Amino acid sequence: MNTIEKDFEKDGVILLKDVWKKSEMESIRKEYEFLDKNLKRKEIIKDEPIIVFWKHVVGEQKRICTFGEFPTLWNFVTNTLTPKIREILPNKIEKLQLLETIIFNKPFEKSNTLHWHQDVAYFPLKPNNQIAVWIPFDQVDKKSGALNYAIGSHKEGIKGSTDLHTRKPFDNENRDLIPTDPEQEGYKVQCMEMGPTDMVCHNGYTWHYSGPNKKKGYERRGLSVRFIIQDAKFDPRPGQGAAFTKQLDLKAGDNFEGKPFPSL
Ligand SMILES: O=C(O)CCC(=O)C(=O)O
Repeated sequence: MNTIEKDFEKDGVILLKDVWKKSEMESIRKEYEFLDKNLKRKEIIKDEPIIVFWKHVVGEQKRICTFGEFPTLWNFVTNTLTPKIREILPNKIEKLQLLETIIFNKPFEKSNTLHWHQDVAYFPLKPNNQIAVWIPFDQVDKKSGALNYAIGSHKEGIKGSTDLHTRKPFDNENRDLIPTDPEQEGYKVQCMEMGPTDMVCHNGYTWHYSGPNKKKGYERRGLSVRFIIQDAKFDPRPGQGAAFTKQLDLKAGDNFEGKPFPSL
């Protein structure tokens, strides 16, 4: 195991600095800004991978884009991101199957907190082994809504899923919840201040949250790409309302596969 993999095993999250050229994320950001102005689609597309445009504003509906409409992002995911993940986590990755891609946008002041959560609590998979990467389009700090992680929290296993804006548990949720303040439970919480040439990579079990954007004149955008790293079966339960679950045409116990979820 290399040092990065050891740290990833121990902490459940790693921040890597200067992993690609500034121009790569710049062209993605420009294409995003163009699409964001014009994108109206709300309905899910079933037979190809999608990108969810998600504004952190209560009441705002998610919008759906395809990679055909966003070619610079497809190029980045397939030619830059996946080789980079294979390079840094060679022993952790059995495969890189695309699960979902989201661009989170926190407009100044209107945006709110995305509460403590772990990704796997929302995912209908068995085994539930995923990693996610997160990359900001601009420099991001605590004031503008950077991501915060409870270091080592992935070792706690599966937790309950809650509404990310209100923290209300979903109906029929009977699993223990993530504590309101992991720092009080003894966890070190690390704020990932970073820029568009950096990436954070987390284990799907690691607890994280992002605060509101309080930086005037700044729109905080972040690209999140999640991958399944081991063969998995479909294992549905209540509270798993991620957009990709509407792309599924599977029965409980089926292999988790299909056109929206290609192996890269
Ligand atoms: O962009 C954000 O603020 C939230 C990102 C997040 O929670 C995730 O990628 O799982």
